[in-house]
Amino acid sequence: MPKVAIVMGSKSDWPTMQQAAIMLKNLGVDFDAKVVSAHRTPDLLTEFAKTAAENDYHVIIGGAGGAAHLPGMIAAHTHIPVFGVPVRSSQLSGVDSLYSIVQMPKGVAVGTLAIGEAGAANAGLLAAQVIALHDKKVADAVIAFRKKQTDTVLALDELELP
Ligand code: RP5
Repeated sequence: MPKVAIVMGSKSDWPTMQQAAIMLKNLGVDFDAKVVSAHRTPDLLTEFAKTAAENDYHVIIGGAGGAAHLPGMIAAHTHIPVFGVPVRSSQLSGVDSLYSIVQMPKGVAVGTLAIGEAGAANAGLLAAQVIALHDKKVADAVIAFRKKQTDTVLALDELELP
């Protein structure tokens, strides 16, 4: 059973949110990915969030753009950790999404990542790090990923002027 759910407000969020999916896949973490809109399918969102714990999800990644209430609304219905990804919007470049997600009032927490693909990838990484607390294979994969990244930087040749 996948322990991570990736939920997004629209299929148009998938090009961004698939970065979370790619990260999880590379780290050996099973996930479900689905479109559930806070305002277009509010009943489905409530049902998903209320049953997330009994469906054995351990982490939920929620991505949305614009008035991005999806991660906060999911968090309102569950005690499972929710990571929010502000998807870049066409009008305000995702600053609207960021502010909507990051400014949760005290008492209901959403861990907010960066706008766009980097945020989605890091949401996947962070979710894997949570799963890694109780899964040595995933922990080893996270450690190997980080080491490879470090080694790549350290192996860079000296920068030369053109
Ligand atoms: C939000 O509205 C979605 O998360 C998406 O980022 C944005 C636009 O959705 P579409 O009009 O492309 O379906 O709910």
